[in-house]
Amino acid sequence: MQSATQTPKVGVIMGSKSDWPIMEHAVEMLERLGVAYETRVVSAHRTPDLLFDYAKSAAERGLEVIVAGAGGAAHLPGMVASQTALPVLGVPVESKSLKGLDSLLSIVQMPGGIAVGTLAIGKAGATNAGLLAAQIVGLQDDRVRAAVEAFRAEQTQTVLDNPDPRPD
Ligand code: RP5
Repeated sequence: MQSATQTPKVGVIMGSKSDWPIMEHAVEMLERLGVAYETRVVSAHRTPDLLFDYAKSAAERGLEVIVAGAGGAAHLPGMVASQTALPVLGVPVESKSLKGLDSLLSIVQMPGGIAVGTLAIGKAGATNAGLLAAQIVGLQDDRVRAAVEAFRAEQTQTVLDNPDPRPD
């Protein structure tokens, strides 16, 4: 699945369809900021050959960043990072039994020499993965950088315009 007709610059992958309710927040942010993306299920454990193919071909297909979300024994981001020099952003998806602490530790505790940029557990992490991916793309793409700056300015203005913390 991919956005519009542009060549995707960000790949948003996840270990299972069950990760979508969290990972859709990364996709929402990319859409909001006008970043071309693709998204699909790639499982480190259930489809290891696909994982290797996806990661090895990512750069030559034009991807600039990979966002990888997984829960539990969340090996997807680290294994993808082992097969590409593209930046990989890992999103720990909240698990039922351990509330995502297992996912977080699985993703963040990489051995020195293979980097994964690990975000927060759950929705905030997915949102920020989309935002950070756009910021990376924006280093070379003025339109995306302007969209990130506009988003940040609007967010600041919304807080300043609503100083009263009590419900409306
Ligand atoms: C991980 O196992 C996935 O990323 C998902 O978070 C978790 C559970 O997957 P399902 O059993 O729901 O497919 O690989």
